[in-house]
Amino acid sequence: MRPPSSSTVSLFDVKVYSVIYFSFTLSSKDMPQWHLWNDSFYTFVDTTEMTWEDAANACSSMKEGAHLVFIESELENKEVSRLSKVASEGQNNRWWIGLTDIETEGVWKWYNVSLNYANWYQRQPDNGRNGEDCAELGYRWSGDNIAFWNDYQCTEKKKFICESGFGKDL
Ligand SMILES: [Ca+2]
Ligand SMILES: [Ca+2]
Repeated sequence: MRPPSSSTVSLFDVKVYSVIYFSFTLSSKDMPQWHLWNDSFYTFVDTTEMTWEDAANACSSMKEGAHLVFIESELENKEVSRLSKVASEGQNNRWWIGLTDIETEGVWKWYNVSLNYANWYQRQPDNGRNGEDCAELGYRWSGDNIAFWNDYQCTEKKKFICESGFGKDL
């Protein structure tokens, strides 16, 4: 991965926030909060938007082993959907997740982990326009607040969700 360039200031902010977080709990809405669920911490970065690759780098700079979120079951998708609405005060935002087919077109992976569960919106992924190789959560929402996924151009800047294992190495 290439080093972050234009997003240096944002990355710095993210890093400072995470260091402060692990010293004590913060309640300011400007500070990313880590939500614990089923052995993972999740944080929803909506104070800045980045390309998929910069977002992946930002996650790993927050905490060793942290990465763009891997959503590996219907239950996890439901919980991440719910937490994303809590984090963004009820809004239906669109977030980068750690799913990409950049290595081999049409073969979607969580970085290098095979895909077993997916919640694509109808007719997605469509590899639209000049190629869409990164996945977003929240392209559309079901009536009961479950987020659907879509493939999108990796160079687009979006909010993003990071995940960090709790008590295990990821
Ligand atoms: Ca693609
Ligand atoms: Ca698409």
